[in-house]
Amino acid sequence: PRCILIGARVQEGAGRLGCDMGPSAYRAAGLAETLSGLGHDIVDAGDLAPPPPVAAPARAHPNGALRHLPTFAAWTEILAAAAFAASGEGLPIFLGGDHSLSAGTLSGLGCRAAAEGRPLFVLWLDAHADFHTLATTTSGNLHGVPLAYATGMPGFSGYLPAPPAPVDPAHVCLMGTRSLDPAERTAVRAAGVLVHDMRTIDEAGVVAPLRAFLGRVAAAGGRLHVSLDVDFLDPGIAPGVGTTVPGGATFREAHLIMEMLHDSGLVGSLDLVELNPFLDERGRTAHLMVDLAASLMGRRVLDRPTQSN
Ligand code: DIR
Ligand code: MN
Ligand code: MN
Ligand code: MN
Repeated sequence: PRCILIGARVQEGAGRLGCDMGPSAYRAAGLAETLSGLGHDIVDAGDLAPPPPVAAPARAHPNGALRHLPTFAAWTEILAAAAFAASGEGLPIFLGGDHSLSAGTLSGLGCRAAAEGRPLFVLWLDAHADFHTLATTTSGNLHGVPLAYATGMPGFSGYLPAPPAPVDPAHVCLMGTRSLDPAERTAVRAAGVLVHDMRTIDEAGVVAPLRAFLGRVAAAGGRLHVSLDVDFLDPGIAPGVGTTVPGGATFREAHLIMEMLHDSGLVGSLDLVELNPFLDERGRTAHLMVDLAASLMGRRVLDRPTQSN
């Protein structure tokens, strides 16, 4: 399929600056050339125009910890429109930018899936659940809320437009989770989100849980969105992120997941988020993310035989 690269220089959702340089780093690491080398038709749509700076919130939120709420709301609208449009023309790859951008991509992709009459499924590869509401986040960093927003959890209305076609929480699969705040722990369970935390991966590996989820997506005729947070990966191989958590996915686990996703033929869109080039070691993390995207788009690192099923 045609791949559409869309840069989103969003950094207000993270606790530290630098994610705005992510799209440039992916380009410098050769993302477009790597994917075209696999035989794909690649269109680099450039970077989305950022919202104009907002001086003061239109409406104060009782949670005083929240940072950059109006900017987050503005980016969410911009990204939802871009995701809806691009997903009708090909396979969009959103180059972050911090993870708050996924509030917008998932909102737009939910509309696309609804227009196609298909359910949207989401694979969330992240150390974190990003399942805070505006009321429960204590850091106030809005990269901690996109999944709750996109699944229609309460507490966003009046501050953000409601997602027109929210993602069913039962269609969301978290993998690699190893840092949950208390409020998120309760909320993911109550919402019925499937959580394959790092202990599950240690015990069962990545293959069985992922194959089961992909089987559900296929059986439902679903559209699959993959949201890949750099901190899903072990800090030893991916230092270029502001929220490293020890015990992350290995190089081999991450590539295997990407290869299985390719083999499934189900992936319709991808977010590459949280890369902070300021914290990276000479492009090492950017290159790893490009290699993972390449595996997802059909490169075979170890040429494993294709499994039927
Ligand atoms: C934490 C960290 N749960 C928060 N979240 C991160 O600030 O809400 N998500 N880093 O990727
Ligand atoms: Mn995240
Ligand atoms: Mn994370
Ligand atoms: Mn979080």
